[in-house]
Amino acid sequence: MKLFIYHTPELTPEDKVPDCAIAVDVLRATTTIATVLAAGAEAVQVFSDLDQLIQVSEAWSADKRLRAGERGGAKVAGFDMGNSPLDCTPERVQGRRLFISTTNGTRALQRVQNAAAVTAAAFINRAAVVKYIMAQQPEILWIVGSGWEGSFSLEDTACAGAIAHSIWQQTELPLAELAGNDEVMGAIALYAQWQNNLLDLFHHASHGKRLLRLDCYEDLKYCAQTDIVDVLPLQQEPGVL
Ligand code: 3SL
Repeated sequence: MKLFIYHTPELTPEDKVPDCAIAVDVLRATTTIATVLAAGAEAVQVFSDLDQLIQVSEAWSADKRLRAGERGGAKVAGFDMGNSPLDCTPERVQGRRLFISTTNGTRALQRVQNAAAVTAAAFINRAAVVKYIMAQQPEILWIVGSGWEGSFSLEDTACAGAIAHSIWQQTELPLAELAGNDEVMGAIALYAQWQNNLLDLFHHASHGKRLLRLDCYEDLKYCAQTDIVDVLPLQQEPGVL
């Protein structure tokens, strides 16, 4: 296995498609996706365009769908919810399909949707994703952070490091053999430094600060937990997990 980490979707090579890609948007899209599936949602369908989301989701009756829209951290007017994982209670989501569009997370998922296998990871479902990778043993694996509008984000790279660290421990390969690019070692070092203080790390992160300004401290606390849901959001068809 060769593992490559890309800090943003824009940094992925355009002429290559990996055997497996993991999209990461810890704050908060992939945390929300893992949470809603763990809470019993039927599936999650991602969109970059809000109008297209509305149009496609019309085919589902109102009691079988939930529309989630986020821009700049805030809920989009007229949608059922924004992008808070704390809104994904079993009472609310069970048996429904979540149609979701967010600023960066859905873009990362769409960027890798042609990979042979695609999944979504956050700290909360790290172990489930690593278990899948260890079973599949892809030759080429990408972990792609969502970043913020094309820029690096601390929390996504720390989560990529958490996944890489766990794979490294379990493969027992020398890191130099496993790592396909320098970002792998950088991400593991970032995770190793902050693994016991992820909530503190989020307070240093620009998107963490943005969410704190929007009164989302409880979201940050939730997203900072590791391995609390045993769920693998696996793409079934492009854009649907
Ligand atoms: O950028 C995204 O995709 C979102 O996860 C941002 S937010 O956490 O909902 O503000």
